[in-house]
Amino acid sequence: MDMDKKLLTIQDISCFGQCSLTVALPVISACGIETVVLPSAVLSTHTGGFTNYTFRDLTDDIPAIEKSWLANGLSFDAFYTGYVCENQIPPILDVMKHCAAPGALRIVDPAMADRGRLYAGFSDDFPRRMAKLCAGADYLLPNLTEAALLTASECKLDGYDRKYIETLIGRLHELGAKNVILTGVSFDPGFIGCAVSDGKRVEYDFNPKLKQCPHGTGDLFASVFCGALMRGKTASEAAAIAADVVSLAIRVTPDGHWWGVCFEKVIPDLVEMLK
Ligand code: PXL
Repeated sequence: MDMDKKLLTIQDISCFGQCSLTVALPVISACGIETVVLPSAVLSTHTGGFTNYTFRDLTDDIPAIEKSWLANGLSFDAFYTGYVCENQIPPILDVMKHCAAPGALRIVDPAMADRGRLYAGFSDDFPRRMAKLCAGADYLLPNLTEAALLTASECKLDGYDRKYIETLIGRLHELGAKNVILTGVSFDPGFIGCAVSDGKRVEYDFNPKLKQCPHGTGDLFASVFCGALMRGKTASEAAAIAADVVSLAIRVTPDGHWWGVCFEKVIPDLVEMLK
């Protein structure tokens, strides 16, 4: 992948909250990749800890946006999906099918759950729908909760072993995902990281676990992963860079800044890592 490639990211705009598009657009752009956006919804804030948020579902706009892009001969070299709405999987699959440049990559972050629970507003049926998007993923980036929900597996948040992790990964490959990057893996209370699998081999990458746990780290991880992958890094290299950027960003996020990670401060570090 070179610098002339275009990536389309499909996820919500949470106006306040340092997540989804307000992270993906600056981060992937900083990686030197032309980033096209398709907002899945517009919310006043994200749903993780705020009350009284507005929510405008943009599902009905997707077919018209696709039509306009096709009329202009636009196509994309990669797709990166994040938080999407309940009824959006079929129109998103249509966009990916019709607006793909030859060999286009599909990177799917099934952003729908964390810490054992679906995000507010999603029905229990959503993981089954999301699984259809995950089935066509070249790179699937779930956290442990999402991996368990997608594969109807028991969700263990601690006290698990490599066998549990690698069984989950095997089930995600069975679903259809080519490469799996499972985040939030921890075998030792002092360290947290990810498992990267191409279906043949699982590699692990760990960083020291930090005590703060702000919102939006999954979106930052996925965005850096996409940018680094598009810049020609391997999946393992991209995941390691993403984990390092998340770790640095958490360190510079003040205590009490719970709604997001201060990724803005570490963009220069990211750019340096890609040199
Ligand atoms: O960070 C994931 C995310 C994205 N978008 C919205 C969310 C969340 C998590 O809660 O609510 C709207």
